[in-house]
Amino acid sequence: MNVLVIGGDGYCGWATALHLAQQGHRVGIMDSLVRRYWDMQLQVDTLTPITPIQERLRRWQELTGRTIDLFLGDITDYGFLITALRQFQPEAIVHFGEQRSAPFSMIDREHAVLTQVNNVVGTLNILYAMKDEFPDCHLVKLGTMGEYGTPNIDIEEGYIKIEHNGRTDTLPYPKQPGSMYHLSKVHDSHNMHFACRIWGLRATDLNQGIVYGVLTEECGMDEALINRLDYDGVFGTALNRFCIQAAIGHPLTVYGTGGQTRGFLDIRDTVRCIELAVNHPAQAGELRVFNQFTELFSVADLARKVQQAGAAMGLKVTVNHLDNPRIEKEEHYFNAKNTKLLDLGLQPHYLSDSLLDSLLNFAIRYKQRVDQTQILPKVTWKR
Ligand code: NAD
Ligand code: USQ
Repeated sequence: MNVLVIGGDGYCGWATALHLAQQGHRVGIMDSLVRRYWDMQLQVDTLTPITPIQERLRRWQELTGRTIDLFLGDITDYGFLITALRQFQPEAIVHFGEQRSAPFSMIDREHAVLTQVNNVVGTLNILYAMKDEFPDCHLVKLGTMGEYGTPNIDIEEGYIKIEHNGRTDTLPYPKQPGSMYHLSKVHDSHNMHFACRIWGLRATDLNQGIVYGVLTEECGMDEALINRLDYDGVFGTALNRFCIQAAIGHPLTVYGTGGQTRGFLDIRDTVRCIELAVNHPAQAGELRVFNQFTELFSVADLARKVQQAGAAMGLKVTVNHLDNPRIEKEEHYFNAKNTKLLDLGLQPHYLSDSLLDSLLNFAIRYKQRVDQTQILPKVTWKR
């Protein structure tokens, strides 16, 4: 299949592009490289020394004999997007190309606007391009588990059956996102639902949990294919950050009590989930929603696990409960369904001691690249 991976220079996108190419799909990467620019603006850098995208693709071709097409540009620029789509003729579009950090979106008004314009307009442009010229193409769009928030009832996969005054209907699950970033994903979901209902497009919204790990089979083939691994207070995410903090002897930064519970998955499962979604397209007119995570953990659980794994390797790991810079529930009910990807054949890599060992060793290998001043959170949700 011709599969275009938008955001293919990023953490999930790079690993996925290589995986899909290795499975025999014809893959194109579209990316504006804006994430590398945001890193420079924030003066942060990934733990791992990622090479420029052209160098990544050159090395991939040398190693595998497979070529990946590259389209450098911004999907909020419709002229660029439609020209590239005409050239590539995608049968599936995997869309990772958004601003994905909650703290980044909460820095100030400018960053909130940037996030929502970038994300909502980019997705809207894709939907219009599909409506006008690629109506059979399948959009596989990365959403987030955070669209649902933390309701006091079970979280279904996208839709909930409601009985009201004696009548029943199946409706989109209520959304209560916790940041301007998470809100942008809710807006995207509504726009996709509209495009499927009104124009008959086909799309899959993957409400992904928090991704951890760095090694996939393909990214591990060569140093030049290494993936990014963010640890800073803006783009770093919970478990990845904790492993890097443990490696450099920094106390683990648990926000508040650490009772916040989220869905998590290994990056090796991210690439496989996308493959499953691509290989089993949604029906015309359908917005299909999958909850893409494999396990639920509280932040405090994860800190404990990293502490134990670190101790087994001779690291002394302490845990700090910081004042929570975010406004979120720290103790809450959280029970989300995640059976649809399992039904399609996903075989999860559950969080294990060996994964924690490998991530900790990875962090130790590159620890001289860590800037300690970027670890504590600097962005707050408070007024
Ligand atoms: P990332 O920042 O590493 O990668 C995103 C890529 O998209 C970057 O290379 C960036 O340059 C590109 N991009 C952004 N805006 C663009 C635009 N307008 N035009 C073209 N390219 C653009 O992020 P990631 O961690 O790989 O996340 C990918 C997607 O998965 C995001 O949509 C994110 O919301 C979602 N997601 C990520 C996680 C996670 O834990 N990392 C969890 C759930 C969902
Ligand atoms: N947290 C800590 N300590 C830290 C970092 C985070 O306690 O050092 C807490 C946060 O307060 C929050 C939870 O851990 O309660 C998750 O925070 P995070 O930064 O790991 O993840 P989040 O902001 O939710 O965003 C990440 C990705 C985003 C994706 C989302 C999936 O950056 O792109 O959409 O995970 S989910 O959380 O399921 O919505």
